[in-house]
Amino acid sequence: MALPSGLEIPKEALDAEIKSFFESAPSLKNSDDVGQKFEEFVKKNSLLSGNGRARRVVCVTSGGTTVPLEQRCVRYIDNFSSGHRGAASTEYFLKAGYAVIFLYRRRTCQPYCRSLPDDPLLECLEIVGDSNTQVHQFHSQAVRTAITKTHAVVAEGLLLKLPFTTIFEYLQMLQMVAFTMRNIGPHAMFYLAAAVSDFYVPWTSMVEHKIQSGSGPLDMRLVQVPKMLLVLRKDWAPLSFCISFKLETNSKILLEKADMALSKYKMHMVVANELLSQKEEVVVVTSKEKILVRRNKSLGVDDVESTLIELIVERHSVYVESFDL
Ligand code: PAZ
Repeated sequence: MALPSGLEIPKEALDAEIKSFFESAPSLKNSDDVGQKFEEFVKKNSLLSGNGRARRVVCVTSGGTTVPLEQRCVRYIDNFSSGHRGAASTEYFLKAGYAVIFLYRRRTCQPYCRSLPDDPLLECLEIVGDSNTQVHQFHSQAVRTAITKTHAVVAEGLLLKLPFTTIFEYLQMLQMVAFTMRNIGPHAMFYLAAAVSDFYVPWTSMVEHKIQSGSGPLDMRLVQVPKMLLVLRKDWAPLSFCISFKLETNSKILLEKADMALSKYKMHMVVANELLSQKEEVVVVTSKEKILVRRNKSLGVDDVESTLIELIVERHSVYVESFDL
């Protein structure tokens, strides 16, 4: 039975839903390998560095999850997310000295690649002579920045990029990261900018083969994806600093929904954004205040993420220091 909105599902029922979600999900490919990468990355970055402090680690989620409609998937439900927010935020977290686990939807926007054209291979390269290719002069700075900056942070062990496509892959990876990040307590942060599907077809009730057309309308039952944010906060990584995002198309309900997410899922911050203005402004909602963050071209920065990450890093520092007392 669906509960009227606003009513909380009891924790035991939620735990049972989550258990059943993970038990019935198709298992993650290379999960041992992925788990090992997370562990090595977090361990290495949590060791004391030259300044006597452990590096903070943030898991940035980015892009949208898909909902497969068939086990041998031909069709799926998707959403609009381009991964721009996650990619830009990753750059600013790295600049602020964080190590970043970038959990991103395959083929979405990547850190340091935001200035590249849509089809970089065809638009940036040109053929010279019989056997050489070179970067077109017009794009050479963007290509150089993308390659040198990405290679530098990956080589230094500061950026770990792992892709997902489906809701099943995403949630399994998020849980794995959280179990690893719990070892560094308040030094861990989750910045959950991915647009995660709210409804899905459970693997066990999904048809195996391609859905056939020709027999009239398609009736399909989607069930609600169990809300994992509360268990992330309470059970998976209880000391981590957690920021979730709330997107709405109706500005009238945006802040109310963000407030609800803050108290229901015990987030430290909720970043509220409206579809039409999300590149221009966001509102950071905490238990004490609502802070409007706007893109400020006059400061020479062309995105909202610069100021947003500055604010978040400052609040995370206060949070970490409250544990040192
Ligand atoms: O990925 P993008 O840059 O195109 O968009 C970012 C965003 C709007 C998906 C993000 O800011 C966000 O609100 N994510 C959470 C969406 C939600 O599930 O409510």
